Amino acid sequence: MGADCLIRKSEESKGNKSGGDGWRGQLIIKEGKSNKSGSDGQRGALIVVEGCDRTGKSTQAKKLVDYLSENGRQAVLMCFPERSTQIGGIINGYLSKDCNLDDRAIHLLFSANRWEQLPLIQLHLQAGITVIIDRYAFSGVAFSAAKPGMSLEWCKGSDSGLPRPDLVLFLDLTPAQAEERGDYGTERYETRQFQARVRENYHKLVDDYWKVIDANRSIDELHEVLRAIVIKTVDNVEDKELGTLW
Ligand code: Z5A
Ligand code: MG
Repeated sequence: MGADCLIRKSEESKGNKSGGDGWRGQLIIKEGKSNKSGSDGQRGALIVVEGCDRTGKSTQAKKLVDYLSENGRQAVLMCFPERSTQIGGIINGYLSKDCNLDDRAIHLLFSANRWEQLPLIQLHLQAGITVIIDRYAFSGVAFSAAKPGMSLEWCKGSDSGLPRPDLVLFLDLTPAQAEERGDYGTERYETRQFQARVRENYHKLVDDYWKVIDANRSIDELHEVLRAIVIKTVDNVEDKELGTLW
């Protein structure tokens, strides 16, 4: 089974592109062979993949879930923005430039999109399932604070109290290196100047639970580096309590 489609929406939310309650659906969790995490009451690890546009986050997040599952650890993939909820639908419209919103309003919606998924994150972690998340609050702060008049401190406020990940894998590329992977897309924020400011912000957010990774290598080479770090984190969570941001 691939790493995608881990969360199937409930019947009533099917066919409603931006509607539904988002997480009130049937969960499909990738079973590890021997379920090394979870069988002994140990919580799952919370691991976030972050970085600027085209750094390979989605590619690597999926590969990590597959790797963990193939090696006996239960794992699920989540991503932000989670575009399937009502809030996610508004975010999707904003990113695709179908609608404009005040910078503060869209920032708070990105944040609300995380809060609405918190019960699902907690459910997985308590069940001993590792949660790999493709973008999280750090994207929220790094992107919003790249806009004029938006301070890093103000942007942090609305995510304060969310679980602090055990590990943040920050995939780092210069904007020029990212551009070598093809043109930036047509969504909002996909310009070289904006991405350069976002990258500066990420570097201001680096903390002791982050690993800054040079992402300028092949998909497989990068995966090898990441999986060695991730397996250590998953196997060392033990009874460590999860902290909160910030
Ligand atoms: N945003 C925000 O403002 N506030 C928030 O709170 C949150 C997000 C959560 C949409 O995010 C936008 O929302 C985003 C931030 C903002 N705006 N920007 N920029 P998104 O996550 O949906 O964005 P995306 O469209 O998925 O792009 P991405 O995530 O930036 O790309 P990626 O996941 O890092 O890369 P990828 O999809 O894995 O790979 C991109 C391409 O590169 C693809 O063709 C791959 O085959 C190729 N690739 C991948 N890895 C490699 C390596 N190692 N070498 C060569 N080529 C590679
Ligand atoms: Mg992506």
